Amino acid sequence: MNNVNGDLNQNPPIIIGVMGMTGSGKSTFIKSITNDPNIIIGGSLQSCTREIVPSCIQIDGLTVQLVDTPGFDDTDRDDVDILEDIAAWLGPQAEYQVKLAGLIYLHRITEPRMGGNAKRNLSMMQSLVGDDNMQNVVLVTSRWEELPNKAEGERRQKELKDPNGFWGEMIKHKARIARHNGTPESALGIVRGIMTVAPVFLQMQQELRQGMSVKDTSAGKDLLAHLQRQISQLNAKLQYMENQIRQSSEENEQLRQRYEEFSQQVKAKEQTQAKMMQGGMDRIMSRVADFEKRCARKSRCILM
Ligand SMILES: Nc1nc2c(ncn2[C@@H]2O[C@H](COP(=O)(O)OP(=O)(O)OP(=O)(O)O)[C@@H](O)[C@H]2O)c(=O)[nH]1
Ligand SMILES: [Mg+2]
Repeated sequence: MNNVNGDLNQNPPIIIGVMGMTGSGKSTFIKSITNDPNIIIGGSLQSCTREIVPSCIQIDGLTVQLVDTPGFDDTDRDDVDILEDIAAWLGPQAEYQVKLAGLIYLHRITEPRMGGNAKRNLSMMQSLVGDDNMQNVVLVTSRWEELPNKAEGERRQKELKDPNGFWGEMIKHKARIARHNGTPESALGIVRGIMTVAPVFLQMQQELRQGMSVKDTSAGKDLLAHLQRQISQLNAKLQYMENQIRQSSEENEQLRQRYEEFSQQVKAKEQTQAKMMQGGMDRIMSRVADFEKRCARKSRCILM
């Protein structure tokens, strides 16, 4: 296996992952700093970044690798694919003793509420990182300029930060908070803030180093539990519909169609669950190879 980070003995890069929901502005954030033409910004409702893309830049004489990631709410890839991609990115780094300087988690302050996908993204990030490494995470709110009323944003941020709020537990474990105003200067300031923190092996890196398969890592277990919850909820809906169909005297085509849709969804989730359980080391190795190819194509660093 090639070393994905060049000559680590001389100049190990400062690696910073950028995570968040689809459309939260991860690619825009990275591109505003690196101007990397390989980073594609989305313009539609579809998820845009499908692969983990590293973007290298020199900041204050240090090599920094900003890593773009797909969100766990991708519109056309299942969560297992995404987690395996992340494992293929983090696993080899750990093998080469490469620690991560941190993770930037982007959140649009314009979001009126935390939906199921937002909660899942956050929870996956937490289990990837681990409570002990939360000091290497920066929770970044963005799009403040789009709020008709700034007080509304302040209220949402207060709610997120509350000890019982969605960010409360992470903040308790020393995650930091920052605001991004969309400018390259603001993005660079957030990155510089992470560059000073001692790098760590994220929880998932530690678990993979111990030889765990993806399904046994904390993030893997989190994902499996989530899939199981979704399957149980869908099965409960199916049960309810079956009763309705049985009790109704007339043929209800609409209800039958919905029943069929839910049945298909259960099958798809069960397939995803089975894929995860199979482990698929071959799949991970081919993802590692793909990631290395992408890194090799991008060996040149942009100087700042
Ligand atoms: N106003 C404003 N728009 C932004 C900002 N960041 C991103 N956008 C816009 O939001 C849309 C999505 O941005 P992306 O950077 O592609 O989002 P992403 O998180 O990479 O999305 P995925 O790749 O699908 O996961 C694009 O139209 C961007 O121009 C920001 O800070 N302010
Ligand atoms: Mg993107």
